[in-house]
Amino acid sequence: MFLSLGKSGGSPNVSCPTGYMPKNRKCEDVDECSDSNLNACDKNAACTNTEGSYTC
Ligand SMILES: [Ca+2]
Repeated sequence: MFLSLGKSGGSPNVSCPTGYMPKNRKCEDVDECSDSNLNACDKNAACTNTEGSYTC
């Protein structure tokens, strides 16, 4: 009889630098332009997502 460890996938205990978020145990760039709450661009400015940051 095997004992289950309870968690099969494990929790994403990955710490990522600013601008990245944990995903599948890796750090993935956040698309700040997808949410106006994540960027400080003027609504008239063009927001461009970049690796680890974004530009306006
Ligand atoms: Ca980004």
